[in-house]
Amino acid sequence: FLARVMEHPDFKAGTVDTTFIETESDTLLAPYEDKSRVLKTLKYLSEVMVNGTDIPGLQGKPGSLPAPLPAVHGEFQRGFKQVLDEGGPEALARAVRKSSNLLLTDTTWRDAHQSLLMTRMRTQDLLKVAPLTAAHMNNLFSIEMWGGATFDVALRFLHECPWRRLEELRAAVPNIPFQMLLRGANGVGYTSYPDNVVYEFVKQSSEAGVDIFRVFDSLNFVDNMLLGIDAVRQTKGVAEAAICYTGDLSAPNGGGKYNLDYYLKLAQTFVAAGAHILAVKDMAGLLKPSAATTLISALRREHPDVPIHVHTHDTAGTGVASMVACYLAGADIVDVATDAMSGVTSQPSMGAVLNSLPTSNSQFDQERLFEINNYWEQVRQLYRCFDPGTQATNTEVYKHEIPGGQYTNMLFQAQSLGLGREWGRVKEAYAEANEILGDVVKVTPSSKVVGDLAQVMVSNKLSKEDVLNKADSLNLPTSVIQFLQGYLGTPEGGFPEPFRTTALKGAPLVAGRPGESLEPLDLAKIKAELVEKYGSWITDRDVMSYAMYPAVFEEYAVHFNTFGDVSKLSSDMVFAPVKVGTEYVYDLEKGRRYYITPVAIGQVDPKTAEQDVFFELNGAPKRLTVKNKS
Ligand code: 3PY
Ligand code: ZN
Repeated sequence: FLARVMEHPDFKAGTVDTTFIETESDTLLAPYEDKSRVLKTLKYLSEVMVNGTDIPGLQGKPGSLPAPLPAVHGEFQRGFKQVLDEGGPEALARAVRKSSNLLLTDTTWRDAHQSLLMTRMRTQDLLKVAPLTAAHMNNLFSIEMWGGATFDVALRFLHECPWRRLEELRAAVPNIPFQMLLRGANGVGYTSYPDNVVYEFVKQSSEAGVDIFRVFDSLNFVDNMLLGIDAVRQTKGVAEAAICYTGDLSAPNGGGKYNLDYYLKLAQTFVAAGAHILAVKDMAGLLKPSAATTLISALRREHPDVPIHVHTHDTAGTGVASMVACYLAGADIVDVATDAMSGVTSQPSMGAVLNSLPTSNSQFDQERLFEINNYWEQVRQLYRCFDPGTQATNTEVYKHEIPGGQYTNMLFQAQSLGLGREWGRVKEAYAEANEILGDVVKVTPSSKVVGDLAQVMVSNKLSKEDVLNKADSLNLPTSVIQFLQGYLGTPEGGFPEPFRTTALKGAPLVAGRPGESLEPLDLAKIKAELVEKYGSWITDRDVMSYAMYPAVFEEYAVHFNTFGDVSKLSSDMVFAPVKVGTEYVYDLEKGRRYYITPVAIGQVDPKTAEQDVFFELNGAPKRLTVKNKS
């Protein structure tokens, strides 16, 4: 039948009316609900075939899908998740302090791809390796797998629901604690949110599967931190309070305003506020081994019972040395990434850290780590189209201090704006922008403020002096103005004057903790409105997505209603148009497998700009019509 259709001259010309094909194949698709979901998927695939992928940032060709992984049988071994579930955060803290091994957090599922591949990792590719990870890495302290930029990018660019990612991974990994990065009062966004949003967000995250909340504030602003720690303490989760590290503690001036005393005071405040774990968050990879020794041994001395967890980036190439120094100085846990997703702007390599410890560490079976890493090596190839090209370590980071998670994004942004050849100047301008803003802690969202100012300086060929001298006549980015108004809190040492007053031109100031003066959001009312607009699938968690990113969530909701849950498609079907004549496997759900073969693509109708796309779905023909947007 299909062969006859395909031989028909009208079919070849793309003008044949084949609506009857859809009718004829209806009976082949059951149940009804599946049918509508699969049709939405076909609609998505045809859209990509005609108009290209709708995931921004793709440069060049993606690699092939990794080879399938072996199935995992039997029960998973116990892990720290069970310690936490049975005894709560205090029992977890005690178990960590008692451990003779250096414990590890694997960041591969969050920071590693945020820092190497512009946060584009799809849920599918995480889910595939989840059972093997749970089976062989059960001694991990945690997997960092949520928060930071992943929330925003999943919704905005991958058209995936971040909550479903969390729920699905949780179901697949019952024995290793899940860790998220929470930007304190800024939730997983770029600005302060009303307090009720932060509390509800943390509650929902805990219920959906987050165990450990690494809370930080982008200015180390204590009032914001206290709010974040309190929000976590209202749940069964672990409050890991992070001190953001900046500057250079090992410099002759002892780090200037970011000196040992500064960090110790913060630690004292966070522990007094009920932090279960203290983290040092070295978001740019500035913590040199000697500084690590100074800082960690002082923290260890002052807080003998509190677990110390260190996070760094390997941008300069000193990550492994620094993590070993942290361990020797008394740190309990360090962050690493699987070898294939480590190094440069990402975390130091798990294998390298394990092999650099003075005593052998037998928490993991090396062969199994290689097997898992082999998968990631292939995934790295698949995602090469999202790698803007951070190929080597560079100690210049000690000068510009760009966080690892921001580096790839800024590089890509510079390339997209045609400033690729001026990347050197962009990095220099970043350092100058930091000085203009008063030498601030730089991590999301304060790092965005510095990055935005740097971009403006490069695009408009402005020197540091130009910005300082002409602050009142320049069109400064909104993020810079809001920072100067106090919307992110107060930086250490106060705001830069006279720059602040000149740049603000009388704009109102926000005193104290910004969230305090924000009106609470009426979450019930928002939910009712979203249900009315998008349908009964809207949950309380979707309301939280909306609260963080209203416009992005609404775009996601329209995409979901039009194309269904695209996270269920394998990455080769999303990054590039599916190929005519190739059969694709599509697992709508466990046990609901469909076979999709694109059969042909018609000509563009010059009058309507429409194009027909023909598929075989489980052997039955299907035709879809798509508007060609070119
Ligand atoms: C984030 O907030 O996304 C970060 O990774 C900060 O380091
Ligand atoms: Zn990081």
